[in-house]
Amino acid sequence: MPSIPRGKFIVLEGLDRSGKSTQTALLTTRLRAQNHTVTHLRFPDRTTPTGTLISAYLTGANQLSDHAIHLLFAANRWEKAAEIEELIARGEWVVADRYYYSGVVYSAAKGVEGLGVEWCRQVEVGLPRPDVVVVLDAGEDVVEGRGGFGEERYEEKGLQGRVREGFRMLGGRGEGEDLVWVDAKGGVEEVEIRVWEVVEGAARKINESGRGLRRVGAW
Ligand code: FDM
Ligand code: MG
Repeated sequence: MPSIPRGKFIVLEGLDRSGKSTQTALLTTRLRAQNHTVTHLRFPDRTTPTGTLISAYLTGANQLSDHAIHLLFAANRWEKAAEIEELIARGEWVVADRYYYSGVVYSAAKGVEGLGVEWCRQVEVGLPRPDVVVVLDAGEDVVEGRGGFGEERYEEKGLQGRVREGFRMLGGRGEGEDLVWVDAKGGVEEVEIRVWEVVEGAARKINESGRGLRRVGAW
């Protein structure tokens, strides 16, 4: 009898208001309809102790140094690292709304001395590496016009533009081949189909190659 294929670890990334929450929910629903067991994660996970601090920082209720908040975001992922590996080993899927790519590019987009991409990425090395990262591509001109934009820290057009450049930069460096851009400007259904094509293709390749889950490597 063939053994059960391992699970898959899928991440959706993009600017604020690019449709990640909608699309991760749709992807999760579609996978469940195909009888996969799916854990839907969201980073930051605001429900844990580190997440409570992060949420207060984002809403402006507390102040933290740029280095400290960067490390909290990373810690908020490390809290989930073992769980992700266990789920995948058991044949289950993990779909995450943001991951360390946001961690690197948002912090680096601040332009703070000593908080460059290399420093920022170092604390992410060793985390479970996603099988594919779908980057929902809607520019800062598009997201700034969407409902709710501007409510939280970082939801500011100039920073969003630098974040978008940051994602492009990550696409051109080590493990950049994991990032796949999907046009996020159309309707929800259109975008869902594009996301699904990417995810299905990635899953098929993994099943064919038998490749295991990897970890984020150093640059
Ligand atoms: N963000 C998110 C970071 O700055 N670093 C991170 O590691 C992560 C995961 O937090 F502006 C930023 C991105 C966004 C904000 O995210 C909150 P959501 O997805 O809007 O809740
Ligand atoms: Mg947001």
